[in-house]
Amino acid sequence: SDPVPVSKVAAISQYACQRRTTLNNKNKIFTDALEILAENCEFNENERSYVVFARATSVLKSLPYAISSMTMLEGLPNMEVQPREILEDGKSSTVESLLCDERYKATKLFTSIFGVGLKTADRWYRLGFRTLEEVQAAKDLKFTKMQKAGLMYCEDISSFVNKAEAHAVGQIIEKFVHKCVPNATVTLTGGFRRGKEIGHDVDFLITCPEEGKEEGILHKAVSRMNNQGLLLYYDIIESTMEKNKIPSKQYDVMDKFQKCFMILKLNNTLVQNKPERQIESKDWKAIRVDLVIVPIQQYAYALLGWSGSRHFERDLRRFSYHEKRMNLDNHVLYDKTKKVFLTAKTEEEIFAHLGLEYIEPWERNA
Ligand code: DCP
Ligand code: MG
Repeated sequence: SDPVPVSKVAAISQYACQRRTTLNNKNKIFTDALEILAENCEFNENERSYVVFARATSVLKSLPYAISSMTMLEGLPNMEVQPREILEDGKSSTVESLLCDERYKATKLFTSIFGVGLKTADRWYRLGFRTLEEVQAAKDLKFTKMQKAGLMYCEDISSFVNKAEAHAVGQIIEKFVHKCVPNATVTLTGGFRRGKEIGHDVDFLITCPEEGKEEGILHKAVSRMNNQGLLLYYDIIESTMEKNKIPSKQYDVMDKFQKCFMILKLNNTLVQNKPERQIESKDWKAIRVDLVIVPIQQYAYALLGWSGSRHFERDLRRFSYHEKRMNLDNHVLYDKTKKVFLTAKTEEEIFAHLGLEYIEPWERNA
């Protein structure tokens, strides 16, 4: 078929929140390579270059056609880095050498462990460790409780969660939440809400129709789950919310909701259509789960913030700030011109406040 005329591609926005990006990525060969380059910038804490690669990746993911020549890139926004090499040779030598690079490989491996961030990964690398076996066998390494759990269950956790498992986890969480407050709601967010088939964890928002009723749910539900032997690890983070707090202009901020990071022990018999393996060494799988407790007035903002993708969220905040003089976070939207907080019951209302066309969750895979 004919390439898309330049006049059409010129209309593509520089902001991911003004593009519809489904999981049907026509430019995977380029975006896979660019994502590795972006990741390496993150590993080197080179934020500026990370953003350049992440933006180019995101634009290519949104295209309804495959790029097959350099001229097709003309008029596209955010293409400071161009996949020229891949177009010419079918691969990028920079990416190939990164994939063999000792430091890249070790950082990727170590940061894949629950509880291990860049600082720890870098320390382990500088101590000469290259594999998890070496780290686990090390005599005088100190691990946090989170890292111990992360290492203990790393095989299960790194094997990814599928939809059936996410669904089974949702039913368990719902059961325990409903024992505390019968009309509380448990909503699946994160990658699964965007339609992804697999994820590194399962993310849930919990709220109640009556304001204030959500307080107390988390401690009760988590302690009951723990008493029943369902939790391999958990850490409850208390809320640090403040009334009428204007969001900072930073793009990648942690929110202030009460939450629980856990590793759940999911019994195989609870998973629908689980293929029976010949030799199953154990009848359960360790699954990473995040629970977030949200007061109802902030629910739409929390849902929008936790549905991702990370890049979509980043550009929503960037668009709000630079195009609308508004500050957005997972709690509120603040209009700096009118000096007011804008309330919203639904995600649609937030997009409307921002003057944006509504983008469905499955179109936010930016
Ligand atoms: N998020 C957020 N604030 C945090 C953590 C995450 O706003 N403190 C957002 C951005 C993510 C979404 O929530 O898109 C879920 O985070 P995940 O890291 O679980 O990412 P995904 O669910 O999108 O992907 P994965 O399949 O890797 O779990
Ligand atoms: Mg997730």
